[in-house]
Amino acid sequence: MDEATLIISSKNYSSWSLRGWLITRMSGLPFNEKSIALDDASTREELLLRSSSILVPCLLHNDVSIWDTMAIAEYLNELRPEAQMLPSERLPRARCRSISGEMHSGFSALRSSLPMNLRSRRPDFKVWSSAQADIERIASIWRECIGIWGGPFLFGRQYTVADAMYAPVCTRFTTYDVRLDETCTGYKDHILALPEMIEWTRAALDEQGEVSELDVEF
Ligand SMILES: N[C@@H](CCC(=O)N[C@@H](CS)C(=O)NCC(=O)O)C(=O)O
Repeated sequence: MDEATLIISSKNYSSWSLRGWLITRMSGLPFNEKSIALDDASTREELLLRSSSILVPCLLHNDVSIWDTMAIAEYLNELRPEAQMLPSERLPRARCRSISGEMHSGFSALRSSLPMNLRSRRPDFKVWSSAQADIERIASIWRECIGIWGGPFLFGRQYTVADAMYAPVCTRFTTYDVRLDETCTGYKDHILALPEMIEWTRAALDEQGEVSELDVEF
């Protein structure tokens, strides 16, 4: 019998936890969640400020431990090909991996100056120019994908790993009141209305504990 556990941290603050959780849900593999250090704000602060150890998400499946979101996505895609987590055609599949990789390794200005914080609302937030460049690049990726594959997801009617990779950005755009064109607003709203996103957001709103560094005004 399969045993799977996904280790995550805060549902309010941890964008990588959200990506890993959406991807594991997408795969259809039944799993338990294990949240670390949710009841200890100072531990959370310390862990969030460390750069390269004890990172979440981490998937434990039978005797295997898989960390890093893209490794989890590739593992689950191999394990459960029927879930079609990547597009079935080679060209969109390559694009899906490219834009997922771009999110995985890039957009550092956006990540650092607009951290995920589902409980917060910052109307008229002043976006710095480097973060604005990241926002424009993301909007252009979304417009291009939706232009080619027709929406409502990035690769048409199929919900893929790329949508999970960009889902935390959708929440940031709402938190920081980022203005978007109609196409990008429609995509963002579609993602935020997914049952999984509603479930995650409800849990984030109920979560106790604040990380003061992430609650200050930037
Ligand atoms: N490249 C990693 C990044 C993972 C990462 O940075 N995770 C952050 C959470 S957002 C982390 O574990 N920070 C420590 C913590 O939250 O306890 C991945 O793709 O999974």
